Amino acid sequence: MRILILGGDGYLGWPTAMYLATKGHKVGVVDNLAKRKWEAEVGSSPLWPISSLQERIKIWHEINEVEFQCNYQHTMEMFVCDIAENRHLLYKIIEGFKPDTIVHYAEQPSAPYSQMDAQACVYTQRNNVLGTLNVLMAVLHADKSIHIVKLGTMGEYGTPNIDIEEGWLDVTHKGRTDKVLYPKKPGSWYHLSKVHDSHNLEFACRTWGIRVTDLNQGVVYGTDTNETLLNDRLATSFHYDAIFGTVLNRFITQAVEGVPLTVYGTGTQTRGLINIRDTIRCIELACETPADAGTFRVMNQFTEQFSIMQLAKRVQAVAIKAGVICVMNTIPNPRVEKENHYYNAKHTALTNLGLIPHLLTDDVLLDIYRQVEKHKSNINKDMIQPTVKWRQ
Ligand code: USQ
Repeated sequence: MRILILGGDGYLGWPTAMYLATKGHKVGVVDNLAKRKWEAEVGSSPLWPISSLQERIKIWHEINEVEFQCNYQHTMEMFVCDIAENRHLLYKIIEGFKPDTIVHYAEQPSAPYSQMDAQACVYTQRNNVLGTLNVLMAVLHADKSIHIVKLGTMGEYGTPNIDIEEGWLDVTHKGRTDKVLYPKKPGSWYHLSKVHDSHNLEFACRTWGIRVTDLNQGVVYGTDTNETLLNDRLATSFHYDAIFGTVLNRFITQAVEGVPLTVYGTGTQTRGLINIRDTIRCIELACETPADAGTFRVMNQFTEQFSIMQLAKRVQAVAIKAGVICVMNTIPNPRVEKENHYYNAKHTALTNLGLIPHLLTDDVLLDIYRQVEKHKSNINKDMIQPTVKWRQ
């Protein structure tokens, strides 16, 4: 297939690009390189240095020449484009590249960032919602058969007091029944931007007959994939700071640094989690089985659910195995979120398509721990405590 990856410079976009290229797909990578600017804005940097996108693609080609005797299928093309601001350039890229599938990661991905202030909130919604709208317009303009694989989030659902289904809910009201988009109650301006995306995508499928898969992904952890391991300079970015770091990556880094784990509130809040290796496999599965024309297909992309306290305890146990004393702190929750709640989210669609999950074993945790430990000297302790508060 010809697959265009929007947001291909990011934590997930880059490993996805390499993985799909290895699988023989022709990959195009689009990015506006803004993540690096947002990092600079909040003073965060990945735990290890990340080469520029140009450099990573160059190294990727060099390695492929040696490893795979220059199999042309492993090549990648790069396009710099702000999809939210430059619709016409996006049109041109899509017309030129002629993708069968567009994988859309190109969004501001941090809930705390979106809660920082008015500027960051408006920017997040503008960037994410307009970017997705422009992708829809570009597909309508170029070729309605292009399959859009869009990264949504489990956080769109929030923590409702009923089971979470995969995108849709059958509702019976006063004796009549209908199928509706699952009612969403997200917990940040960022998560809300993805809810708006989902509604816009569903409307476009229903109205124009285009095809979309919305992948509601849980909290991702991990750093290595087979491709990032080929060369240090192909690494993907690993964040541990309170703005861009996700909870498990943060806890592991805190354990390595020997600072108490930052459990927000009681830590009884539950989330779905997924290993980065499963993220890229899920994207592959979605690409290989396109949604039907006119269909807004939703799949919940996580493999296991844990409370935050369970995660902290797991990290603590692994740190102790590694010979380090690890304590945890329950600190006042900077977010407005339910801590004691029901949580039962369905996630069978991707396993039905063939996903075999990499579960969170102690060995997996220890691998990430060892990887982080190698870069311990880069940890900036000042970036660990949360500074953004939801309640103004
Ligand atoms: N948490 C802590 N301590 C920390 C950091 C987080 O207790 O030091 C708690 C939070 O209060 C929250 C949970 O851990 O209850 C998850 O927080 P997170 O920062 O790992 O994840 P979140 O803000 O929800 O966002 C991340 C990604 C986002 C993705 C989302 C999936 O940044 O791009 O959409 O995970 S999900 O959470 O399923 O919506």
